[in-house]
Amino acid sequence: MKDDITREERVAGLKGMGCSRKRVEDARFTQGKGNYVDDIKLPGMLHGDFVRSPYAHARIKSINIDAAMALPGVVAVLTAKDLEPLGLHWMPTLAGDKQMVLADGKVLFQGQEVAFVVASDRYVAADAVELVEVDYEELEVLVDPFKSLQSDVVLREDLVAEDGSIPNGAHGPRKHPNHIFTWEVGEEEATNQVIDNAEVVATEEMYYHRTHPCPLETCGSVASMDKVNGKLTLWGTFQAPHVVRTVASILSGIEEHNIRVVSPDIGGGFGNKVGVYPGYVCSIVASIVTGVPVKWVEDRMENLMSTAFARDYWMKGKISATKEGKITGLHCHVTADHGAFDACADPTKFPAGFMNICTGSYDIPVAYLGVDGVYTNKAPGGVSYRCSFRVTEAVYFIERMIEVLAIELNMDPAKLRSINFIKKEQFPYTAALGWEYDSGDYQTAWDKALAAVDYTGLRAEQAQRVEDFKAGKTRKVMGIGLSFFTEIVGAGPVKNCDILGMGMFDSCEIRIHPTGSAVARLGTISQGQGHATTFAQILATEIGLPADSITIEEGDTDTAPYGLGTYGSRSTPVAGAATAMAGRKIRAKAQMIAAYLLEVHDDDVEFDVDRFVVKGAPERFKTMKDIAYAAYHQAIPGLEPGLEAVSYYDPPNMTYPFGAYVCVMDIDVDTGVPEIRRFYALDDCGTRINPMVIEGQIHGGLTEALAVALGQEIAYDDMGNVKTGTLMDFFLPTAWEVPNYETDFTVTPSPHHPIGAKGVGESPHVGGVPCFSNAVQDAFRPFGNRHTNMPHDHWRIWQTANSLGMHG
Ligand code: MCN
Ligand code: CUM
Repeated sequence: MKDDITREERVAGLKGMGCSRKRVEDARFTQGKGNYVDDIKLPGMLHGDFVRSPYAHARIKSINIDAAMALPGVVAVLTAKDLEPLGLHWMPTLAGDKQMVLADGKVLFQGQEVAFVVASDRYVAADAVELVEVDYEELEVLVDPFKSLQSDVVLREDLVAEDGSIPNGAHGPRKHPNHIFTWEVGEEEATNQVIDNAEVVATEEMYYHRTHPCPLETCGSVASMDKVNGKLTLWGTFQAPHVVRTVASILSGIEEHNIRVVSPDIGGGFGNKVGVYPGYVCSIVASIVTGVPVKWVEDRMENLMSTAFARDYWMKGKISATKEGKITGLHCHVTADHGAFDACADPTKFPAGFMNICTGSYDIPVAYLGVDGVYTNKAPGGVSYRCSFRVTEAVYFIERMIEVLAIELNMDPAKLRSINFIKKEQFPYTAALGWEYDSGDYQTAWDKALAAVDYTGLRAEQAQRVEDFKAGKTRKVMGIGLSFFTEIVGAGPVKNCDILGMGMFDSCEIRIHPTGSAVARLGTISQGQGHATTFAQILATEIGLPADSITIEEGDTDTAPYGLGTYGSRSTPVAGAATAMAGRKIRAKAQMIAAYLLEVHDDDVEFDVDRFVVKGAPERFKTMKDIAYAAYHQAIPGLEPGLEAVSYYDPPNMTYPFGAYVCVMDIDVDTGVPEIRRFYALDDCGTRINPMVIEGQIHGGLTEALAVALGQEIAYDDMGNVKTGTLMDFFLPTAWEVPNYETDFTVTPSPHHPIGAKGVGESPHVGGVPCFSNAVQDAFRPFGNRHTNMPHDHWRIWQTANSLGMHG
């Protein structure tokens, strides 16, 4: 047989790895044909809505539901008392704490769920919510974690013993009734010794404010209990559907095979949809009670006020160095505000996530990290928002510490980074706080970035601008924001990463059809990342069938193999690896089939793009399409019919993508308005599966970084009122604020990943926030600025200029 197309054409036809294949899911999204939770409409379906607390801390004296129940269309009003006999008035959190599903005796944050109204119609439910009368007795409110640790006011009365003693929490001893845990990593004494005797020391305190990912689609669920068949089906905004199924089975007593959890299309997750919310539980209970489907979909204000927040870290650092700028030690202490319940979505053994990557990209000989978790009267959550489990906080911390150390040393911060980078030949590198970085080439990336923006030229321009400002020739100052970040993504390893005891592996199952097309199902779930596009590309390259002939399915626990879901940029590092490994199993069987068909020994055929060829005789081959057909319809001695494979992958390590970002900003000191003149982002995520999807991820992550650094905040007043509960007050950037990003890359493959790929989804956010913040800070550095806290909104920037005496 002879081919009429070239090898290059055959490669291109697969649209495999490295191809900027257009996103296949966009055909439905751009035509309004997506299928989101709120699109699910079942016959007889009822609608739920919450009565929420207007107070941040109050005792509930009584709840009167009579008026609400009298409203036509109202079917039920559930309170904690109704859930208590089922043991569902409280639920376990992902962090080993427990959380009220509906207020049990008191409320602990504004917006807390107090009662669940179920009605025939969404609007009737909302009307009935207004008719539920709750009698509150206000209690003293604690919104400041430092005050909370000193206060006599006990927030969580359920966590204090009758004799007044304080039982241990999920992460060990607690020092105060409002204290959650202390987590320590590294050597404190040795670190202090180095810092106390150092030539140069920089100390700084910084607050990484509370924020919220605010996905376009809010959270919701539809529960449908089929009492005849004993089956519960649950559709919802779940980033980890299998985990939801297991937890739902344990809590409800319904056998796991009788529960089907489906994550349909998800309109952005960003970590907001990892946690378990009272709405999910209430919709299930209501459906079990009423025997008809019940939908719960929250509105925007509910989403901003009550679902998983991000950050809220008060960080205190000390960094030491020699006069020449070689860093010798790092000390970090964090006071972590977790709100009313500890519902952080971290792997169990890491109560502060991977904050212990706070030594960053630098070779720091000795370090210490201590974190104290604290209860306050704020919404629970934590570790959401493109964060890689607190890596955003870690990178912000170290990249600010580097900048203040540079001030202390009177040194250029780009040079200070170069002096301290972990060197290429040091990988795999074990950091002082325990992580083993798989691979990296930081200096090459840094040099490329600095050259691309003409860093020396920018610094000269900035010096001139300072002169001009001082001479009264301009009212605009110029900042050059730098950041170099190392990410840690792909949790995994089951040996040290689990959620509620569920090990963090992932999976892929492939079924090849006789005509050479295929379906592959994964344990992950896309929320906009384009998995249907990119995972098919991994398979196209691995098994030699066109990506266009491969359907990717995720999110239905009745069909997908068990997996731990999508967050922590783990899909590529873990499920992507499983996909490649399953593909290789297919290929191994295909090789035997090809050898049989070609009448040669197995070892005498080799894989080439889309076929197996006889070694040394490329004109003798069988395409994967031929092989697929034969796998089913030809009797092959010693082989079962069919062509399927499954892989459950437990990664040996995480992957460590990295990047070098530069932001150039002009700031009008009289209005406080920043103008981003340039943003350059170099990312290294190892082997690149789809460059266009990667670029999309980077644009999105950078825009969210801009938001957080320059204005987005969930702010509370002293009474615990949420001041930013609407999109009028909560900053969402639009095309108006967003610059043209310049993206670039280097490729340093992961040595342990089957295709060398690292994750990328959260990188731009992790590296972007310090870059935007450093740009603002750098603009004021020549005028005496050392550190100001985010968010750098116009008002705060104006205040910085004012405090530096730049207004007169
Ligand atoms: N990719 C690639 N080559 C690589 C690495 C990744 O082509 N070397 C592609 C992947 O195939 C995938 C995408 O980039 O299509 C992101 O992959 P990965 O980095 O593995 O991240 P996940 O798929 O696990 O996505 C999770 C990550 C997280 S944790 C947050 S938060 C976030 C993010 O993705 N939420 C998002 N990006 C988001 N993008 C959208 N549109 N919506 C969200 O909710
Ligand atoms: Cu931390 S946000 Mo993402 O892991 O879904």
